[in-house]
Amino acid sequence: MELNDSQHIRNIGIFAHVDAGKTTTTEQILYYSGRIRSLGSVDAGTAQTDFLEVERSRGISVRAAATRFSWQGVTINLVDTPGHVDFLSEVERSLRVMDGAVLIISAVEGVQAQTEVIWHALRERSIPTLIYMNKLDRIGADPLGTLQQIRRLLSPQAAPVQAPFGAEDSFSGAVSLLGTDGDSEEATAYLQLLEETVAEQEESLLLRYLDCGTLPKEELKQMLPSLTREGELFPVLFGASNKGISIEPLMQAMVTLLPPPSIVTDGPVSGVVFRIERDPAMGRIAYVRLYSGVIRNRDSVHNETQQIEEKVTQIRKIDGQKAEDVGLLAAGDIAAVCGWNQARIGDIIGCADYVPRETRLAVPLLTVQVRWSNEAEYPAVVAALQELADEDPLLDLQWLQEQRELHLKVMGPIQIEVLTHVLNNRYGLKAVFGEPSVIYKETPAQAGEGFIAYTMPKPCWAILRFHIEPGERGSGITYSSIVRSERLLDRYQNEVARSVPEALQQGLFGWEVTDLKVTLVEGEHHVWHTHPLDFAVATPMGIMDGLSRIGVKLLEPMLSFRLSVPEETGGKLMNELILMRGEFDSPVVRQERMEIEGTLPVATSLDFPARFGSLTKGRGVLATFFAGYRECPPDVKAERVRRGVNPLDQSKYILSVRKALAGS
Ligand SMILES: Nc1nc2c(ncn2[C@@H]2O[C@H](COP(=O)(O)OP(=O)(O)OP(=O)(O)O)[C@@H](O)[C@H]2O)c(=O)[nH]1
Ligand SMILES: [Mg+2]
Repeated sequence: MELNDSQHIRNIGIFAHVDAGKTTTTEQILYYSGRIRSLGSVDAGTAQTDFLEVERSRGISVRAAATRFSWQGVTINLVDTPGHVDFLSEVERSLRVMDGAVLIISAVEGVQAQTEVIWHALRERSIPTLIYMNKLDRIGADPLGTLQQIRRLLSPQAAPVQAPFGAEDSFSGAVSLLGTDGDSEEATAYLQLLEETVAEQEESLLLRYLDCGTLPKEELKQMLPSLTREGELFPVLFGASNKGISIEPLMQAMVTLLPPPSIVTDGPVSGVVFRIERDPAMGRIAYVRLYSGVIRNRDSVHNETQQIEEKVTQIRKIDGQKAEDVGLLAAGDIAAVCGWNQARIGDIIGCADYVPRETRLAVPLLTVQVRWSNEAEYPAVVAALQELADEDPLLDLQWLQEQRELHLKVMGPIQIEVLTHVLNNRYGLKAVFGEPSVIYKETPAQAGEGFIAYTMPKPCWAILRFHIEPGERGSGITYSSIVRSERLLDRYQNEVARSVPEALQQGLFGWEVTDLKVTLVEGEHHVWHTHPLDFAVATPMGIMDGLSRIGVKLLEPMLSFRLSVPEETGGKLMNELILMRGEFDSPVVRQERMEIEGTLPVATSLDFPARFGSLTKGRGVLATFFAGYRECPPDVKAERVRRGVNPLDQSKYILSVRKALAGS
């Protein structure tokens, strides 16, 4: 392959709810393409892309794993993502750098909670998507029913390009609707769905379809790639990955229907680091997707985010656990770069212009304290967690040195279990995690002002007055200044603007302060006495002064839920929901099942999924989604230990900040 020929590259992510068969499908694809010689399996703990010890023993994926293979002259970078909601941050990082997606849906379970989350994320980012319906061989597989559900819950533009033959034990494969087998009787219903969906894209086509009752196959075939790439059609395929059925047509569809990367020719280097790994020999390895330009071994490359230059020592093809130095990474492609020891996830390499924006998907709602079992291991635990936080920045490691405490943010209990496992397995450390607690936030209780005159002990001079008022829920921090630059020079104003969000990281109770408007209404520097950093020192004192005068309210994270249970357990369940401070609409009874939708605080429902299972004897279906933050009832109290000295204790705070500045 020509290295610079981006037409012959595909960057594709495989996404799905947990257990739909992503890793099994990936394994089969690697086998079919000839990339691996023997077929591994998730159940035996031998799948290529589930290579972490914990993945093999538990049979679930916890990391996004990248592999690469060739098929019909096209090189495909394939990322197998984890499906469990606790590892959503892995999915989020993969989404950013993919040009196409395969969404797997089980023909038995149908559209599940995580399917919908990923679907919305894919549509928001306009990533062309193939839908692969898997597990047609299993008891309960219902291809047509599941297809209708997909069209109802995900998109009416999801249309089959294959028709399955049989289902469950009798499932024998699927045929292309565009070939001659597509005319068989079994295929009629599927072909009709495809024709209708395509015809609806264009008026002249629709008229012709209504006239003739069919569309020429050649024309359909020609239209499919562009419709798919434009996001106007979501082709659906049918298979059973564990039996190797439909793997080849799926690969064919990946190559012909999903788009090659769009690249900038002769542009400057522009890329993003989307993953960090550690290699025992090479140290830190940064996975980079390049949108423009070329990087080579020994190049010194500009890291725009950190404003540093770092030298490339080796460029490796991404290939599971194998390493091969290819010496060059060209626009459109993905590779693992060695030698960037400072690189962090999300860093922009070269210029930012061609890199897609980052959008949030995973929001950790829990914080948990890590304890070490043996005092001598304390430094090793700190170092291990720092390394893990580099690999997953959402862990947001808080190391309170004075209190000798370590806190992490996590998505849920399975992630805690996996972290315990990784600390033990990879670092030989026996760390224990405390009970997880919810991450609260704070917001101003009313409008008011904060003031600081930082003029002592000399030399220093910074005077600031902030107006603070509550903002709408979900609005975050809005900052502006009405102080003219004659009163306060622009460079000092910039310093204040930069320091405000930092100061709001910890409010009166130690939680992040959000949903507020801060306006700088008065500011003054001194021509002789002001040191450039005085305003960075003064801002947190001014902000905290304001918060302590006007008071704050606690906000708590909420989940929206949708559940369906056998009617006879409905009453007991509603009682449970009320005890958890749940709110819901009147239940709907349909075919002896009760369906309830509403909201629940995260804090009261941590063990609800487990209890739900036993309450409904495994016959209930529960889906929950993060639904933002809401004001807590007044009796809820929650405080978090503060990092560093509280700016309300002004003299102690000034001393500590000055000491830190002098030391840095
Ligand atoms: N009957 C049947 N079982 C399948 C099929 N595909 C996968 N499985 C089984 O389903 C289970 C889950 O498969 P995985 O490939 O690990 O699913 P996954 O989507 O990668 O799961 P996570 O990565 O943990 O989200 C395994 O026990 C597979 O053997 C299929 O087509 N038919
Ligand atoms: Mg998997």
